[in-house]
Amino acid sequence: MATSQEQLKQRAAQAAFDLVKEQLPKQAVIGIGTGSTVNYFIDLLAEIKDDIDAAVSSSEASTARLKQHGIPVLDLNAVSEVPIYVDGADEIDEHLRMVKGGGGALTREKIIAAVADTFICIVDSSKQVGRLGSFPIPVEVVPMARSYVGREIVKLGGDPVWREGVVTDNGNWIIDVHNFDILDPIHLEQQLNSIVGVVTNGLFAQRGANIAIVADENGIQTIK
Ligand code: ABF
Repeated sequence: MATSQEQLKQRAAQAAFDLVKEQLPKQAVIGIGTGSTVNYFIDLLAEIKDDIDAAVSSSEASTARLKQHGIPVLDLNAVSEVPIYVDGADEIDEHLRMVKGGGGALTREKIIAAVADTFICIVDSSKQVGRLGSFPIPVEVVPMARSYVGREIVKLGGDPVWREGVVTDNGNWIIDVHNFDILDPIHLEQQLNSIVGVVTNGLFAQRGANIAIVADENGIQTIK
C-alpha cells in the first residue's frame, strides 16, 4: 500500500529527530518552526526534553504544542545562539531555497532562521520542485498597506490575492501571490522586501536551508 503524505511527514520528522539527538549540543536552545510536519517533530522532541535547555518558537501554535509537552519556550531576545532550527516548507528546490508561509508563520520563521546556525528543513517529497513559485508566495503586510502592496506586486508580474480573514501572530495580513515566473528567487525576494508595507515575504532564498530531510516512498534523502 502506498505511503500516505502524513506517514512521509512523520518519517521526515523522525529522521530529523535522530539527527538532532546526535548533533544538538547538550542543554542547547533549539529553534522550532510551524506546520504539521514540525508538529510530528515537536511530539518526538518531548522524549529528550531533559537534554535541551528550551525552545524558541515561530508561532503561537508551536509554542502551545511545546508547552503541552513541558518544553520551556524562551523569547528569542533572551537567547544568544540557536544551533539548530527545524522547520517545514511549502516548496524546496535543489539549492535548498524555499517557499514558506502557507501556515502564516513566515515572519517569525524567517527571524529564527536568520539567527540559527543550521536550518534543517523537513518535508515530504511532494514539496520538492524544480522551480519555486507554483505554490503562491505568501507576503506579510501591514494592514493599511495591503492595496498599495498589491498594486506594486502586479507591477512585478504577480497576481496578489488577500488571504482574507487571516491575521498573523504579529497582527498583520497576508497576500498570496500567484503566477510569479521566478527565474532568480534571491532577486525577487529582495524586490518584495523593498516594497514599503511589506513585513516579510515567503521566499527563503537569501537564507535557505542548510540541510533538507526529504521523505519519499523509498525512505529518506538528506540533502546538504
Ligand atoms: C511551515 O511549514 C510553513 O512555512 C509552511 O507553510 C509549512 C508547511 O507545513 P506542513 O509541514 O504542514 O506541510 O514552516
